Amino acid sequence: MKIKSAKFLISSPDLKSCPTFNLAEFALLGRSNVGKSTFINTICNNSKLAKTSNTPGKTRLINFFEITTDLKPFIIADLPGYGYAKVSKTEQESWRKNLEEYLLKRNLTSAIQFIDARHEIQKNDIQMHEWLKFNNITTFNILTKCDYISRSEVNKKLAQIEKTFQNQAFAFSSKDTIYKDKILSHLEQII
Ligand SMILES: Nc1nc2c(ncn2[C@@H]2O[C@H](COP(=O)(O)OP(=O)(O)O)[C@@H](O)[C@H]2O)c(=O)[nH]1
Ligand SMILES: [Mg+2]
Repeated sequence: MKIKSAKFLISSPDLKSCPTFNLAEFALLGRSNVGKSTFINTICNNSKLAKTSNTPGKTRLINFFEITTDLKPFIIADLPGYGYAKVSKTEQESWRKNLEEYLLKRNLTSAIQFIDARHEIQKNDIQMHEWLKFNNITTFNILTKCDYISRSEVNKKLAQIEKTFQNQAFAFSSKDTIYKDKILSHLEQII
């Protein structure tokens, strides 16, 4: 599958403000700064599409993008990152509720949980994963920033994620386009 074009559609604060698109929809999940927005920009070949940042925890909205391909179009929903400690407990709690409602009721094609290759799998990654499994939400994993580690470390990490999460896992790096095709073929299989 080849991506032809991509455009930003809308930002929604919660489930009730999310429009219905009647297209396959993928939700990007992961800790703040893991590289979710960069992933969108890289696969769409447009560095200005999704806002990326070195300051974590900025986006508290669900940002929807429509991706047109040589096959079917689909939607990517860029979700606010979890594990951002610098906001109040009340704010974290209110966002957690919004996020859970969206994930439970949105009829997603799949969630995609992102893991940073530079760090060990974190406690909140495991918690998120367990919550997704418990609620029967289809998920696969993407290991980001693979340019920071060696090829053999990439394979080790992928095997570790597949074992811990019992999910398919794909390597990714914004600096290395070799990883893109496998992920796009996987998306193609499930849309
Ligand atoms: N070297 C490298 N840096 C990356 C990669 N992906 C993201 N980044 C950087 O990590 C930071 C956070 O990325 P962003 O996409 O905003 O993360 P988000 O919070 O998950 O959306 C930015 O400074 C990106 O440039 C990658 O694959 N390789
Ligand atoms: Mg982002």
